[in-house]
Amino acid sequence: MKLVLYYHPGTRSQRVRWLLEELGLDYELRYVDLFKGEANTDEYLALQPLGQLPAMKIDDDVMFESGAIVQWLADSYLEKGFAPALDSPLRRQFDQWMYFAVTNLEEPAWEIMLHSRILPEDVAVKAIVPFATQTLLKALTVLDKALQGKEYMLGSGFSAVDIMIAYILMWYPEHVEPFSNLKTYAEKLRQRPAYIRSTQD
Ligand SMILES: N[C@@H](CCC(=O)N[C@@H](CS)C(=O)NCC(=O)O)C(=O)O
Repeated sequence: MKLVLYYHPGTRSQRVRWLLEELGLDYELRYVDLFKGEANTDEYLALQPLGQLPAMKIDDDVMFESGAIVQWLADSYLEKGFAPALDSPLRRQFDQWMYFAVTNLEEPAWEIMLHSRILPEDVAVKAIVPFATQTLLKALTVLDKALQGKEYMLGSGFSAVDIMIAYILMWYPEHVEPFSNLKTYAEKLRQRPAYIRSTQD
């Protein structure tokens, strides 16, 4: 199977690259420079109609949405142990936290990012930031509690869910800092050789 990841450092495409590294797969990395508008060319929009990263080609097929790609990869290489099988009771926990990562965790985190760091002054709505921060802190509280007495989100060990969650935690070390379980978790994940390889550009 030929895998081509359309990638820009620091973007959600890093989640996919991290898992590809964990899986030890051969893949091609195609840099798409967001800052030079390369995600808005007709060629790239044919792969990802919103002009966002990541997109991934799988032979002649194409897929987008980082969470869906991560889940598809983990399921396609189930024997490598990054997702529980569909008939395992752990799968419910896996699905639950996968969705939590892209909704309750990522949504407020992205709102804060947009309105405090990305959008131009005349477009940003600063009043959104305190509410989104409060919502993010609620999500972090839930995760911190879920990690009590555990090394990873699933009691069975490291999985693709940890990639989905940790990628967002790394945006806001200052908000993670007061949560002792989350802080230890994020620090440990940051030291994984596959994570380190996924950040080397
Ligand atoms: N839900 C999508 C979000 C993708 C996304 O927003 N990617 C950002 C970079 S992290 C992007 O490409 N933004 C450019 C744009 O929206 O124009 C996913 O997880 O793949």
